[in-house]
Amino acid sequence: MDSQFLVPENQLQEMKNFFENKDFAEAVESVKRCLEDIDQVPLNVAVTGESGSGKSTFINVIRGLGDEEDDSAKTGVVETTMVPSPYLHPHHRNVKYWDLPGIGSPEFQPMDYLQMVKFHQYDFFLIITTERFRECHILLARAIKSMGKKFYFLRSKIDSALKGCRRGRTNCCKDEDLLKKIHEDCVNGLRAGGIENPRVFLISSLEPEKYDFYLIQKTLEDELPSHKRHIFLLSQPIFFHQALEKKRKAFVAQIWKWAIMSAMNVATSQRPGVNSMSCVPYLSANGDLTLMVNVLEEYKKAFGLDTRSLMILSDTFGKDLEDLRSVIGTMTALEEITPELVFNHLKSYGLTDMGRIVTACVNQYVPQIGTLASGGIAFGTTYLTLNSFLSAMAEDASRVLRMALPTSD
Ligand SMILES: Nc1nc2c(ncn2[C@@H]2O[C@H](COP(=O)(O)OP(=O)(O)OP(=O)(O)O)[C@@H](O)[C@H]2O)c(=O)[nH]1
Ligand SMILES: [Mg+2]
Repeated sequence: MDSQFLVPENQLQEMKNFFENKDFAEAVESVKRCLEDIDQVPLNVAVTGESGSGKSTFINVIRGLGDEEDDSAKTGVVETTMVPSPYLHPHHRNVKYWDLPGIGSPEFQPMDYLQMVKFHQYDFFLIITTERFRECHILLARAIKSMGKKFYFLRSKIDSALKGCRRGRTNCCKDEDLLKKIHEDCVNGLRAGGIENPRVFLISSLEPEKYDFYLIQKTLEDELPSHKRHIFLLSQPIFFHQALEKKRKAFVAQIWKWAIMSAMNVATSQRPGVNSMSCVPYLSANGDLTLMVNVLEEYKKAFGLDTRSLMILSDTFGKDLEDLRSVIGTMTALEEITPELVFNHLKSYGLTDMGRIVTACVNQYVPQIGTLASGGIAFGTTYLTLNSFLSAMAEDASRVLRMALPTSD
């Protein structure tokens, strides 16, 4: 069997640890809680800086949205907000980016500001500027530190800064040198203001695939506590190949848990073993098709293969929507993933038969699975179905991204 269809050793061990010395029902309940908890982890990111620095544009891009959508933050408008405004991630409602009131007025008082914006509710602060970092940024960063919170500096609109530097030069420096210089200037300015080891990222929200946009994501992901890392990773925009691969791995690690839930649903249903699509539309002896459809929909959105994400990708990079669609495999190109599609897939690929082999192998570690109704076959079939769709979607997403960003690696 193709190695992608085998349950890796580390997952088998993890399953074993979950079930060993535990009542089966209790173990299944804890698997279920694990899955539920993932999407309930709150993540609150404060985005602050002077008016016009690009806070709202950044908040839209990092949520994978354009500027013109219903739930987009308004950009390019005269500042009006005096209270923090939360912007929810479209697929992970517990991930919130907070657009904070502008800083930088002459009477700016960082401590009062932090109290006013309820500083304690944020996991970290992003302080944005378009120019050098000024005293207000430094005072704010020091106040944030004194409250025991983390902060990162973002130097935004770096695309304009580069254009400005190039303009009028006959001996044009290389972009790398200019970027290095801007970075150094920012760091030195912050150090001179008393910030030790300032973390500065150069970004453009108009060209998110370039500069430090991915680096800031990666840094935050690495530095978040482990229980928040997963949700942050899944909520990252789709502009980066590296993020696609990490998302795939994060999803792979969850598949055995979904397979257990699916097998349990089949085992405890009133009509176990029914596999006629007309009789029980969403539950077959091979697994809970509704559950599989829901998980696959989540994959599709996380990889940016849904229509909305493709349209945003097309707008952002000026690529024809149909061209982007043309590289997507037929399975995921469909508007809607249905139980019928999943059922036909597992039939035509013979996944039920392979599911038996997978279940037999898993039974050596967690024998209780084999005792479920339908011989636990639903476990193996669900495991393989999710795995094969996930691989296909990850490849589709990578092809789409390559088509959208021809120069990316
Ligand atoms: N060139 C360039 N322009 C940008 C970038 N980010 C934002 N802008 C533009 O800068 C202007 C202000 O951006 P906003 O995102 O509205 O700034 P803001 O910080 O939310 O402003 P206030 O809400 O007034 O505090 C808009 O016209 C944006 O299109 C960028 O990375 N590069
Ligand atoms: Mg704004």
